Amino acid sequence: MFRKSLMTTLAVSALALSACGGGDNSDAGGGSEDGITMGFAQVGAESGWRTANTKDVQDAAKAAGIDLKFTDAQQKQENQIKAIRSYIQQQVDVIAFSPVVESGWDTVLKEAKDAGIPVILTDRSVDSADTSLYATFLGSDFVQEGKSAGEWLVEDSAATDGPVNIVELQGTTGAAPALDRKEGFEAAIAADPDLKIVSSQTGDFTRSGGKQVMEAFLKNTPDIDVVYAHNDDMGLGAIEAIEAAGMVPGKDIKIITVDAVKDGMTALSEGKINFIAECNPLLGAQLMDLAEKVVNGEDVPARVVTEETTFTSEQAKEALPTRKY
Ligand code: GYE
Repeated sequence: MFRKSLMTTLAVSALALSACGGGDNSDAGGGSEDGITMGFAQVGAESGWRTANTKDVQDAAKAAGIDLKFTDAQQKQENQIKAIRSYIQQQVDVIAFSPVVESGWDTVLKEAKDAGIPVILTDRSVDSADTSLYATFLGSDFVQEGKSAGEWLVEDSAATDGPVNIVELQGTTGAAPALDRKEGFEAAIAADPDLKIVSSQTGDFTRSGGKQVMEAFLKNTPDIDVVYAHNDDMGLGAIEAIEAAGMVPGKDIKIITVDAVKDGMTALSEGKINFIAECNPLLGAQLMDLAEKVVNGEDVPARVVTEETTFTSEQAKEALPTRKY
């Protein structure tokens, strides 16, 4: 009886979700009858990083025997909120999500808390003052990634005299990695007054966005020396724009990015990108481990930071053959 009514609720919410354009709501899990059910509201499929992250979460759920309900929010906060509400209705054991932007989550997080469903923030965080609204936050230190990018530029420009004009391709407006990568980079380049961000605009973490904004920069901004892109995909889009304008990426204009996914690492090994600060998308195993602990009422750390490194062109050549994504 209970099962039947639950199935009806499931079907209705899946319908409601797709009718509202909330993306696919697929069940990729292999969990057992009494195993853990996780609702996962993903940002979208905007980048190579995201694709690798989604695959890793789905694989890790299968390996852990966790039944995964997966939603792609197509980079829209309203879709993520709908998905979370649907998971609350379905009475999943745990909700995990990667918030598309930092603000505006208190209401829906309170709803999950009132329903007794723990929430794990994955990859990106929220700015809620009440940290009891979520169990833990698993993800990278985005400020550090921005700092590493900026520190490389300070060192690389040490021998050059005169101004270094930087254009910045920002990630999604209001997203934690966009805000933090900007902050970290600006803090690092403050060490050299010759380094100046002369134009800065969002490319929404996509290749087409990066290309479009770079085309506009090339028209409107004189003497660009460096592109700082908040992810590989936007940097790859900028490469296309620079080449179309008859210039050589990596030489005429230097390029620094964040992520280190395969396409980015390939461009780095070819000298089209000059430096990448790594951001690790393989969060699946840690996420499933945290989910099991949280559901079993065990203590978990409030913050779990992913380990990452940086790559020069030479290091990318070495790392590429064994790179998993
Ligand atoms: O760097 C970017 C993606 O949130 C860390 O989102 C993630 C970022 C990643 O679109 O490529």
